[in-house]
Parts: sequence; C-alpha cells; structure tokens
Amino acid sequence: MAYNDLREWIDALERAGELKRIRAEVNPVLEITEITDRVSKGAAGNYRFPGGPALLFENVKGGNSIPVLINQFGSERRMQMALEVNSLDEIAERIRELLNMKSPEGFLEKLKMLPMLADMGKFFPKSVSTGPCKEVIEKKDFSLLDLPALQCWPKDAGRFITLPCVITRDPRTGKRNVGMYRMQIYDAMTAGMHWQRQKVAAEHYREMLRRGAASPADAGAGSKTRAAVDIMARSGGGSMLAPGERPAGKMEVAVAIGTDPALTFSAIVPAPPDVEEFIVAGFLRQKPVELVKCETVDLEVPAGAEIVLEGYVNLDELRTEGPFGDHTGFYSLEDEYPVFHLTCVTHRKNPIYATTIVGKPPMEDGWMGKAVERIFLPLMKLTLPEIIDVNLPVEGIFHNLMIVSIRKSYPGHARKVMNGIWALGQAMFTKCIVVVDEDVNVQDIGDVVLKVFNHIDPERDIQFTLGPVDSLDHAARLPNFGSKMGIDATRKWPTEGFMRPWPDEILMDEKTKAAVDKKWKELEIE
Ligand SMILES: Cc1cc2nc3c(=O)[nH]c(=O)nc-3n(C[C@H](O)[C@H](O)[C@H](O)COP(=O)(O)O)c2cc1C
Ligand SMILES: [Mn+2]
Repeated sequence: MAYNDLREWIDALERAGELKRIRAEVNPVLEITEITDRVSKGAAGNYRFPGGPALLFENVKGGNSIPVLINQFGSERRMQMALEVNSLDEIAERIRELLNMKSPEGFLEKLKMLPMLADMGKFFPKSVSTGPCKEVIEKKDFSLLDLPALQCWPKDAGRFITLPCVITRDPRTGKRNVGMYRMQIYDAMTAGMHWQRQKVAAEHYREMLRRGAASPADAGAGSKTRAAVDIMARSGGGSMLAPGERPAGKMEVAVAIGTDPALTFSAIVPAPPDVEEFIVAGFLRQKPVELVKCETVDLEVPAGAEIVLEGYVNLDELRTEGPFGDHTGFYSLEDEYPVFHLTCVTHRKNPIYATTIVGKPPMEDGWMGKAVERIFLPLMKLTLPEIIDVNLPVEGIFHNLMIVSIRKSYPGHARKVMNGIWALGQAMFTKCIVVVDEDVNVQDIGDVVLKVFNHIDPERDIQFTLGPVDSLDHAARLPNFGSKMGIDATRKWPTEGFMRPWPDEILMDEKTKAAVDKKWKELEIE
C-alpha cells in the first residue's frame, strides 16, 4: 500500500532495517555531508546493501530539534521500496502496458479494460480541505534560518535546501509542475531559486515575463519587452536593467519539503513539460496524491508534507546563486537566478526535514538516476523503437555519457538515434552518446569498451554537433551552450561505404565447452 507521507515511509524503512537513527549531536555545516558521504560510498562499515542505510539525524546542532532525514533513496533496494516494486523494470512494464493499450473491440474487450481504467482513476490528485501540513500555520515570525539546512561542501556559498519539491503553475494551461530545484538560503525571508533555464518552472517564469511584457500599457516593442528579453537572455554577468525597464509582477511558488517518496521522486523525473508530476506520483503510488490549498498563494501542496514554504519570485529580480558542490563532482559556478521570497510557512507538529547531498558519485542521487533510466526506457522506445537498452553509468553523471544499444536496420541508423536522443527532453543535455549494436550488453562496461574501441574508425565514426548543454557543464565554450559527440560504434555496412570484411567475434563452440565442463573436476585446477 502506498506510503501516505514521509513518516509512513520512515517507519517502513525502519522496519526493514534500512534506517539508522543517529542520536549524537552533528553539525549541519559540512559534518552531515562527511558522515553521509562515507555511508553512501560504503566506507563506513559493512552494510547489507551498497549505498548504506538511510540516516535520521535526531540531534542537529542549531536545528531547532528538527530531525534530518538523508539517503532515503540511497540504494537499489530502497529505490525499489520507495516505488513499492521488487524490480524497477516492473514500473517500466506497467508503462509498457499502458502504452500498448489499443481500442477495445466488442463488449468483452471493453469489460477487460475496466480494471485498467479504474487504475487510471488513481493517478489523478485529489483535493482535500485540510491535512497534516496545516497543523502549524506561521504567517509571521518565521524564518528560513530555522531550518536545519546543510552547508554541504567547504566552498559552497552557504546553506542550501537540497530536496525541495518546487511547485509552480503554467500561466497558459493552469497545469502545475513539481520540480526539484535547490534553494540557497540568503536570509530569513529569501532564497535562490535554482531552476535551470531549460527546466519547466523556468519556462513558467519566462511565460510570466512575456505576459508582463505584453501588457496593454506596454504596446509595441516597449521597454518591458526589452527588459523581459534581457532577463531571459542573461546568464551570469549579463547587462543590468535600468529601473524603468523592469517588468513588474510576481510568480507564485510553493515548496514542499518531506513528502512521500513517490512524490519526491516524481519531482526529479524528466516528465514531459505538460505532464503534472502529481499524476506521475499517483501512477507510481497507485493512489491519488492528496492536495490542500496554500494559505497565501494560489497553489496546492501535498497535504501530508512535513514543511511547506509559500512565496513568490519577482519577475525583475535575479541574484547570484552558488557556488555549490554539485553532482558532477565539482562545484557548479555562480550564476544569476530568481529569488524566492517567503510569505508563509506551514508544517506538521514536530516536522522532519528531508535533504540529500550531491558530490562525487556514487551518492544518493545516483540511485534515483538509475531508477529514471529504467523507468524511461519504455518511453524512449516510444519515439525510438530501435533502442534495445540504455546505460547511464553513474560516473557519467547522467548528462555526460549515455550508452545505447540498437537494432540497426538501415545505413546511418546510429546517427538517427543520436539525433533523436538529443531531441528528447532532458536527454538533450547528453554530452556523449555511444551507440552499439544489439549484441553488446550496455550494462557490461567491459563488453562496451572492448567492442566500441575495436569497432570505430574515430574520424569516420564520431559525430559532433552543437546545442544546449547542462548548466552544470563547466567545460563548454559558453554557459549552457556547447558541443556534443556521438560515437557510432555499430558494425559498419557496405551501404555505409565500408567495403572491408568484418571479422567474427571469438566464441568457443558449444561442443568443446560441454566437453571441458565434463572433465573440469578431473583437471584439478580449482
Ligand atoms: C538532488 C537533486 C537536486 C537537483 N537540483 C536541481 C537544481 O538545483 N536545478 C535544476 O534545474 N535541476 C535540479 N535537479 C534536476 C531536476 O530535478 C530534474 O531535471 C527535473 O526533471 C526537473 O523537473 P522539470 O522537468 O519539471 O523541470 C536536481 C535533481 C536532484 C535529484
Ligand atoms: Mn515537470
């Protein structure tokens, strides 16, 4: 049964021996990171699973007695538990079933579809009048500094909220988005709103800017239009706006911290922009997400959330955000981002603060990324059905390296697949795509290295292109814009101009293998 909130999830983790409570006092500045990093990298003892247990720090220095949960998703087992499956492929299978749905013919087929339709009813969120997140409503005398937020790494610009579910509304469609975008705490009432420019909330923000710019008072190419374009185009150190050029207005934002695991996970899932993550969470949990109205903004938040921050960003305000020790293993550089202003805090009694750290892989986010890889495979296949399997090795930090096997059917097929991936949502960020034939097991890096580097003629088989790159890419020629590389490591065909013979892979024949199996003991080698 679905976990209704973070507490039910913590209980389940504890019952399964997957959670360790830590009563000793710890410092949220750097110390929690060092402890958690050792645990996730397995350097802190022999835990049952790689990734170490989830940690609940009950005594956080200066943390107002708010316990801090970290590493909740930090192993394959816990990722499966979070989504209530024995294998992540089960979710892929459920997606496949949904996608395979064909129009029923006749009464019996319609009847057979009823359970599936009833299931689909569970995907949609449900409005409720109140919920535990309203147990305490603080409209004044609250402060972001009351949270036990971490400073993760020595050169971080300050403390960051690292696991927030940021909720915004699309001004065009009214649809809501939930995205995980870190928030740098500037002071009691403000925080950096680190939605990278290609993310959905950033598009909501731009749409608000366009609307502000297109107001009747500003007919034609007025100053507001210029200001809006200026803000959109700015990326670190861009031109400053003159006071008169500021598009007025705000965009409302709500932030839920400490939600049930399916919802938290759905905030990182690269769902298509128009798909509400509340529905993704409902699909994953197979139970509707319960939502309550906010106090000071026109948004809804998960009723069982531990802590809710309500507020807005001004359309004319950007502020330096970062640096921040990121999941690339390096600090992400300073850049300008909108500023979140707090208007109200609501929380449960004795709230629990959920957080994570990112840094050199493998870490907690690596397990979340692997889950995304498995769950998205059937969705990738919808557009690119020739794909057999995909591997995003954790050290490739999800946007640097994608290895993909395909069933090659025509000349140039591997390049078609590269272009398809570069056009597919957040896969556009992939710096290097390696395409192999279906006989290569992409999950076996040894097999990949052996075959890829045997099979390529680099000058012929490497394809460069230019386009948007991840904001965290520090090597690109410009922030957010750079080159990408595809390696076509498939076997080359005569129709692709390859006229030489292609050698066979060395494989022993079955008869000899069976004969040696039989006399293996007799050889007394082991
Ligand atoms: C722990 C963690 C932190 C993240 N921080 C950020 C962030 O600060 N900014 C950002 O744009 N994406 C961040 N991401 C990635 C986004 O959550 C991810 O791209 C998500 O799909 C965005 O949702 P959207 O498609 O609705 O915009 C983070 C992911 C994880 C797992
Ligand atoms: Mn989204």
